[in-house]
Amino acid sequence: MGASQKFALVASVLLLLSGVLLASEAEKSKDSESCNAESKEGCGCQQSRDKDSKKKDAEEPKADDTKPKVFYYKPVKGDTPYKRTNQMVRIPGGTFTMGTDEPIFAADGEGPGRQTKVDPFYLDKYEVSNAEFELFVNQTGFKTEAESFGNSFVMENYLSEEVKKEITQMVAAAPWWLPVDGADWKHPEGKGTSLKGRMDHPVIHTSWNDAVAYCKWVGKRLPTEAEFEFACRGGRENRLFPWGNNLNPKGQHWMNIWQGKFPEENTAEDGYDYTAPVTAFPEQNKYGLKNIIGNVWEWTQDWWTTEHTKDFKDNPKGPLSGTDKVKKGGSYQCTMQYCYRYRCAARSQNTPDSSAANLGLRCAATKLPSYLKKPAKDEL
Ligand SMILES: *[C@@H]1O[C@H](CO)[C@@H](O)[C@H](O)[C@H]1NC(C)=O
Ligand SMILES: [Ca+2]
Ligand SMILES: [Ca+2]
Repeated sequence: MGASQKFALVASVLLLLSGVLLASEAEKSKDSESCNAESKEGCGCQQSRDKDSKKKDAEEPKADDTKPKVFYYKPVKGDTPYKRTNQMVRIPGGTFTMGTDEPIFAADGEGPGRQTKVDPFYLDKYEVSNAEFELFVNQTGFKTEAESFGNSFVMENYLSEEVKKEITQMVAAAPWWLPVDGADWKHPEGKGTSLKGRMDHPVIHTSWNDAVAYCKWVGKRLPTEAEFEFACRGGRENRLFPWGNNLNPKGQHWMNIWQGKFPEENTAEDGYDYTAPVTAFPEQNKYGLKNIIGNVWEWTQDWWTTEHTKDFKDNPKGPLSGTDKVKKGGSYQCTMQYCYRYRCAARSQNTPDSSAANLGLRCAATKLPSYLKKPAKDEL
């Protein structure tokens, strides 16, 4: 192709891209008008990455080549390089009030409160750690979507000057989020970064599709939104947090969020200015769950909708189809002033192929996988 044709192509791609960004900005301002709040903790990756810019081109391997054959988890006996954090807790099930009649972000579909029944199930006690995910990749050769696309979203504050210099594209609606070339689960802040010292931190940059593959591999599945919220609430009705309404129970921090003025200053009073180990902080409710709110957002099975009725729901699984998946729990980037979404009723969404530095997962199961029936002594 000639130089002028090339130029025309590049120009039209840029035009298209700015259209998408503008559209998403319009979307955001609509959002903040209707809920009278700061725009949500988007990572600017709301639109499907298929429409995304550069990397996705003809030279890229076809999706089918990169899809893993899902082999099943081989429990590792004896000494393992890292502690296993894959235990599950039993969630007894029952009927609870899902959502709330006092939404903070009405536009997110936090309301209305509706009576919802959930059958007993099992849920990972911890977010999936880098060590767990590495074992998955070691055993299956799995390649995440961020690795296929060649980039993922990271908040500007966590990037080196060197990496920042290379970035030209910015997300209009959330300028502190940058698409970083080479950012993936193994290189959380892009080229030259590693997991050193954070094998027990939650895996990040995993898309919904990656999360589904991981959970399948360990003989589990993602929780439904109703299951996640039931588990989050820990048997307590209409509370903000898993333990009650007090942000800092007993004057302590029970979760990893953001303290200080977002995004300029993170005082990290909770001990962490970025992700925390999946084992950090007290158990957040009587089910023994850790970091079910805070630390990283977690994918659920359900497609996203904001339309809910007050009708009784029996083990709801969300809409049959959609464009976005529901994520729950908020992250280390949430503050009361910005993204007050570390509440059990709060919710947000991303396309199933999105990934970012504040988004991870934990798995659920209807039946306990057999390898977990006898908890090993050396497990955390
Ligand atoms: C994965 O494989 C690498 C290379 O063999 C090894 O160093 C690492 O410890 C393995 N990770 C896990 C979690 O077993
Ligand atoms: Ca923190
Ligand atoms: Ca979490």
